[in-house]
Amino acid sequence: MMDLKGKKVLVVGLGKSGLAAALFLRRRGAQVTVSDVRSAEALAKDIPALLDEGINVEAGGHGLLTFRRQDLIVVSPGVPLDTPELAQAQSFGLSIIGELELAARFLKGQTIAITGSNGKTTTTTLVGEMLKESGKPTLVGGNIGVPVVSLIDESMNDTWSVLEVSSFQLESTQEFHPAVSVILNITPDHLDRHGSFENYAVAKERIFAAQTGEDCLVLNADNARAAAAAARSKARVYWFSMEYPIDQGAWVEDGQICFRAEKGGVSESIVPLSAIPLKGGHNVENVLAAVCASRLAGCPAEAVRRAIEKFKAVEHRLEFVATLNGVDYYNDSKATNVDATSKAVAAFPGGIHLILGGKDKNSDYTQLAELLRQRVKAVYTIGAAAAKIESHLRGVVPIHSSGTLEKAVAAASSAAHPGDIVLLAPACSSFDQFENYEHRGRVFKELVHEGRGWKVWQNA
Ligand code: UMA
Repeated sequence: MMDLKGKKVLVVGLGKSGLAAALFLRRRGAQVTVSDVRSAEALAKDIPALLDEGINVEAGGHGLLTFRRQDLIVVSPGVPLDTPELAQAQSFGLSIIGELELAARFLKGQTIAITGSNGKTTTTTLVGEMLKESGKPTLVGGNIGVPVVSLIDESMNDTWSVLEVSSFQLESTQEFHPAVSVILNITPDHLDRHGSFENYAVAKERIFAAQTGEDCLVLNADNARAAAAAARSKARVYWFSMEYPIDQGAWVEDGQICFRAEKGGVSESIVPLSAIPLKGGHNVENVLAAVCASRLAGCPAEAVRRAIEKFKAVEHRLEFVATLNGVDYYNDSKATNVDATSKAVAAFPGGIHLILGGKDKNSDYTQLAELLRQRVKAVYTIGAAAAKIESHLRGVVPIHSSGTLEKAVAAASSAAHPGDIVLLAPACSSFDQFENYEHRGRVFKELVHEGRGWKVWQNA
């Protein structure tokens, strides 16, 4: 464990991660400075607590000098490592780690880490429930919205920490060492930050970089790029598949989720598919992965089954909102990339009014064309990516340029007929019009509940 007493530590970025990291470092005796590009005014709500603790705050930009006089730099996940000040600090030989790596050095007990382009939050939450149902001391955090640093004080030697980890967090890991790692899938996302799909995939593979033959790696046999990781891992590899039986891992057979702990071992029937209370084939994949991870962590099959049966959809993940005038409204604000949107659309047979748009991540929306042609009645675009989406999908389905979520909900509601679906699954991040995807999802739900849109249809 590293000694922080008297060390000069700079925390870069004052969001959730930076705030938690700065306070943790201070409690451990470090001399802490936080630097953020936002103005002091924008950071006003957090500054008093930091000053009270004796933490310096640099607002309104990163100063090159601030980045020099440090023993350690801790970076928030949203700050790219090629930010000029960080690149310069690196060239001076300063030690730079992310919030996840900092936390990993202090967290007690064992870790199950879950990454993937989609399904991370649902799988992380479900694995957490399976461990709790098994009576194991459990903490859940990470990209799900709870900085890992904030779990340290609660962690004990027998704790299992279930962590959702993103490519942003993994990029700056060194010693992060999960007992069980899971890669759910790797499909294009965050190309604006990582530059290429391969760089993004390589960042995700850091999840098992420190694992040994004592550890387990769970991979999706049906996703080519995730499966390719097996060749580079030292851990024991377990697989899951929707398509065929697996020697060592989890699969679907005769309408049941099955698991086998080792090649040639007994096959266990865990739960029938009909008992999974979540929509969409992608959620079956999430359940398969969660079954593997929890069984490898020693959860009894019976507790795993109970946790699945009791599980509720996580907010903003294909969350059912309401039925109004025979139209079902679903909030999948967490569908922040093209693949997630495909999965959301594929969860319904047809009659979909799809709200797309937000901040583009250098994505290719033409990938959606075939599925949209089959299942979507109309697309309603919002936000900064609207023009690009429209040019990629022109001629595929009718497109309405709505601009805002409010107008999109109104237009979709007036066009929808009983039996149709209005689906927010935007394929983009939210930061152009909202604070984050949760905010976007909440606004969508409020608009639906207020019934602003459907009045127009009702009176027609
Ligand atoms: N900032 C700088 N300099 C920069 C860039 C940003 O100072 O060059 C500042 C911003 O002004 C802001 C702060 O950094 O004040 C934001 O830091 P952050 O983006 O790391 O946000 P946090 O609030 O710390 O949230 C992060 C994760 N955010 C990102 O990875 C972008 C959250 O994941 C995560 O829940 C949280 O830590 C706790 O672990 C969100 C996310 O969008 C949900 N994740 C991506 C995804 O799921 O696709 C990876």
